Amino acid sequence: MPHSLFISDLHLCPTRPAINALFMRFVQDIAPQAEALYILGDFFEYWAGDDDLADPFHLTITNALAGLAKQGTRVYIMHGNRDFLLSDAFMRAAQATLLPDPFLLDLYGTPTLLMHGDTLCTDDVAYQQFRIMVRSAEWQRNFLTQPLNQRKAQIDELRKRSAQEKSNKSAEIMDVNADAVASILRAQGYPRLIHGHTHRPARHVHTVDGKDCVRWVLADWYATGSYLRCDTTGCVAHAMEKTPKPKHY
Ligand code: LP5
Ligand code: MN
Repeated sequence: MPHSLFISDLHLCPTRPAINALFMRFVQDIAPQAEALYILGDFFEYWAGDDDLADPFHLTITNALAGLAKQGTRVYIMHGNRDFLLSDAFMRAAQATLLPDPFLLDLYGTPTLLMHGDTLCTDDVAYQQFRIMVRSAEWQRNFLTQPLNQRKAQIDELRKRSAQEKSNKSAEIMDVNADAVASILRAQGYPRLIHGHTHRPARHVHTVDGKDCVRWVLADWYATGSYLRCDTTGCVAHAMEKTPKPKHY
């Protein structure tokens, strides 16, 4: 049956080989049967700029996506808060299409709104201020004029600061704000919503102005891989079995 797959928050990086192996298995065994694969942000642990495409790990991942596209699965990517610097050169190499956030899609007859999810966390004021700064074209132009190694050093600093600040933020502050969810569902005509970012996989139902809207929150790829599969009958969340460790005799 024609279907589409949705994933997010893989946080791919060379230091997490088990997750990388799961992703390669997903690309080889699961994704080719889908008409389309939607990657809703934070595909990479971080992205310092498209001039890092030649890195061997990045080449493996972009080639895997391009291979999928060659087999007929359309690949769509939305920026996350960690990889919003993914740009044209990456999209060309991966044969992927960049989607704006939010993006409204007719998914087998059901209007479906796709988001990364960070913009819904409006109680996290420090993060929202930071986001406004780094999403400005001028800030990005300046940042990208620095050499790659300097950019990576700054990202390392930022990651430390973010981890430290997160340890002082409550779980509620880092979750979506119910009013922000209701407001975008209202503005977009009460669609189904699919997003990631919060790492709290669930199926919620929001009743907005008397209309029921389903909100799917995608799982991260920390313990194992997972994906949402949608077709004309609806959506189902799947967790992948972990790649067995090789046995040594
Ligand atoms: O990603 P996650 O879920 O762990 O945390 C996010 C928010 N944190 C971030 C930062 C990223 O995790 C780090 C990697 C980003 C790489 C981007 C590359 C280009 C930018 C480079 C800039 C130098 O997004 C976290 C949220 C959390 O989600 C939940 O929603 O709380 O937000 C923060 O922790 C941000 C702080 O609250 C505010 C930070 C202010 C930093 C000010 C500038 C520092 C510049 C440092 C460079 C020397
Ligand atoms: Mn995120």
